[in-house]
Amino acid sequence: MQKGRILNLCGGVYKVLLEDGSIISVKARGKLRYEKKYMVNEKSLSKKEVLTTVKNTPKVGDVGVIENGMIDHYLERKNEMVRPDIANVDQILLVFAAKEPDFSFYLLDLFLVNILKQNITPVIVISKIDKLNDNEFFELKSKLSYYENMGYKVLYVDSKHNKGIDDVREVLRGKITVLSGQTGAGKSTLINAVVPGFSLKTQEISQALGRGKHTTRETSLYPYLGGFIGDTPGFSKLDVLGISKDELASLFIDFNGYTCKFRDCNHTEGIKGCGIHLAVDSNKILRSRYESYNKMYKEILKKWKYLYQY
Ligand SMILES: Nc1nc2c(ncn2[C@@H]2O[C@H](COP(=O)(O)OP(=O)(O)O)[C@@H](O)[C@H]2O)c(=O)[nH]1
Ligand SMILES: [Mg+2]
Ligand SMILES: [Zn+2]
Repeated sequence: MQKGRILNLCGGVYKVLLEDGSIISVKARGKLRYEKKYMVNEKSLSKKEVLTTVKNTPKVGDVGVIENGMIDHYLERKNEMVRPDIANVDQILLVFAAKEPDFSFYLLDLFLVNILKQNITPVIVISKIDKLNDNEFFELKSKLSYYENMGYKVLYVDSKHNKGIDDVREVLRGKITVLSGQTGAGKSTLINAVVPGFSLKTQEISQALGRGKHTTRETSLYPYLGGFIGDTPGFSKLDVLGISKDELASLFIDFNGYTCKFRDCNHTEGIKGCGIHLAVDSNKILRSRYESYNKMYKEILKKWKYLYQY
């Protein structure tokens, strides 16, 4: 029996990095698994539970157990990213430009919520710091120190002049990492500064015939400093659809330190005496975090109203 990390899947053939450092190409035994899924009837919008069979196939990021020259099964997953389709991602390098495009705290919060929802640790990387003057840099840093206090790593880089790149290398050590962030944020430039020659594939999304049709591209993990880097960036566009209004507050982890005396409070603006609102007013919770929360809450309500017409 051998064990190894799946680096790539192409036409049913897996490339697996074994513990002795060698890479082998193998297929997986086809096993079927039963799963309960919800189907939504598009006309009546009613939901029903159905039992479906899904192929229980290993994917990139899995630790495959090889028996008789085939992957027999894989070890339990810590998490599963959908785009890119990778299991066991330890962290997402969330790349945000300090400028060009302008820094948006709302977008940062939106990315964070989506990453936490997937049970992955974010590392915030601020790129293009060479585009800020001293005052602007100081201001951004002091605001982002709030996020460091929340427990997130925040790194500052200028990929053009190789500043802060070693810190990024250290963060990658021993971890499975995927990059994420808006188009133009500086992901490709950053990863090329870290690993010269690394090519980051773009995910092509075509809005053919009004339907979200996307051509998913093959994803690979590259071994680096005892860890792995995904060669396809994660979500660059996102929204709040996968998140319910009731779980939103739990994804704002800085809110968790404060109690609200109201039962079933949604902590949105205009609720007098709400514990979260009070923490904002006494400058314990960053106001822009609260604004992000309110904006996302409204977005979620809007989306669900549209979907279910209530
Ligand atoms: N001045 C400066 N420009 C950068 C930096 N990082 C990226 N850029 C530029 O920003 C633009 C977008 O970068 P790119 O890496 O393609 O972004 P991606 O879409 O996230 O992969 C390119 O013109 C880069 O040359 C940086 O640290 N400093
Ligand atoms: Mg790019
Ligand atoms: Zn409240």
